[in-house]
Amino acid sequence: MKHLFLISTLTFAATVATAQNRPDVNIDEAKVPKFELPDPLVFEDGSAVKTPDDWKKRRAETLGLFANEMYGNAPTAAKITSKITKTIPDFMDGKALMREVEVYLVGDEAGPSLTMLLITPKSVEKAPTFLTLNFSGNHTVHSSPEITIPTSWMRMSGDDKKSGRVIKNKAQESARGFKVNRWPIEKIIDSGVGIATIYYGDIDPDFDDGFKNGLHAHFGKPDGPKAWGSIASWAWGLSRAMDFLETADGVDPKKVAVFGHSRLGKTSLWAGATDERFALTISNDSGCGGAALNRRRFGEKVKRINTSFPHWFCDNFLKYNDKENDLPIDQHQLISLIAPRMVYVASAEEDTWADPKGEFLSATLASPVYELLGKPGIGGLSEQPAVNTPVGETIRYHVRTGKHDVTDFDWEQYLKAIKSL
Ligand code: GTR
Repeated sequence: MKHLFLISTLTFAATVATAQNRPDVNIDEAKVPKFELPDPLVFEDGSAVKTPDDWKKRRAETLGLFANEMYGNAPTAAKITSKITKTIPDFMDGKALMREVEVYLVGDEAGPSLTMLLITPKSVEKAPTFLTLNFSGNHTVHSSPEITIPTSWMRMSGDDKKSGRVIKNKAQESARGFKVNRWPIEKIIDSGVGIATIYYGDIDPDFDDGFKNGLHAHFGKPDGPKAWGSIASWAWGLSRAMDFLETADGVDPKKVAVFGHSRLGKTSLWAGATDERFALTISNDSGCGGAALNRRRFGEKVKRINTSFPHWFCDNFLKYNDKENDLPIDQHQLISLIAPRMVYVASAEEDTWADPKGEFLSATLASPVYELLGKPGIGGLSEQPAVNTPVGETIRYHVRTGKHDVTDFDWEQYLKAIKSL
């Protein structure tokens, strides 16, 4: 009998071998443990947050808890310098202006820098603009041969290796345009909206290198368990990119939306929480360490993420492996840090690893903070909406059909959100 059971388990694993179907990962709603969440509107000393002024103090307290216990503390920013290294005035049949900008992150050309691809519509004098990080290089988001291929260390999946898109962790010409399905740039430009994108590895390479590369190397290895992890460094890089956008021709700096998918969705949330210049924060399928509630222990859990990606968070976060209830915060409070600015949390129905329901709950449970600040939040919604039915006002949410990905449906909603700013 035992033997038979083993065989059937193996057969099952072979046919639907996705991470979320591993036996140690719960994707059964009935098995979600009972838990109590910290109240965003109660100070650590137990007193109530009653006014917008109280919230300012509670916001600082909450931000400190996330920095010390989860993402880590970033160093104070120096003044950036920048150089426009390429300009194409008639990009996309003349509809757009394309620029490549080198942003020197600590104001020193010999120091760390990122390369921003900035495409703005010519139909608008100052366009609302998406600021985004990409996984595979700026040259993958559009097929133009003008886009410079990054030289920084590049993550390499088995597929990248096989196809030759990345060789020895260096990006290759053959990857040009291969991610266009996730980046509807033509539609964005036709809507009078701009887009800036940066290869995230320009800021810090995505591996556990003991602070030897990227920004971390520049600042040196800080002591202690509260030092920034990679998510905090990517978010810090987004803020430096924003320093540039504040001065860029063709961009409305009051209408910049920070967008990211998956680990970069975790990053956009932390960027939106730490930098109040972002008018809209978009989390696409960010899951654990992003919008999903830790205490639900559904899909990817704290221990799993700390084991697979030890460099993403600060060392203090390790304390909460299998001890989510000990966390002084949960992810609805991350969303609340964005208040009263607009936030969009998006999930995908089949993305159980990222816990769509946990993402929704975070969005809705942040609503009282928005209401305290005079904004409508998610509009009193407590039940997760039906698929493909966007809801909310200043907090917006949808769960679309399909998998962990970025689709045209997602972008249609983000365009509506940015246009409503
Ligand atoms: C997964 C990770 C997720 C998500 C994703 C991604 O392996 O478990 O938290 O971040 O990677 O960013 O692609």
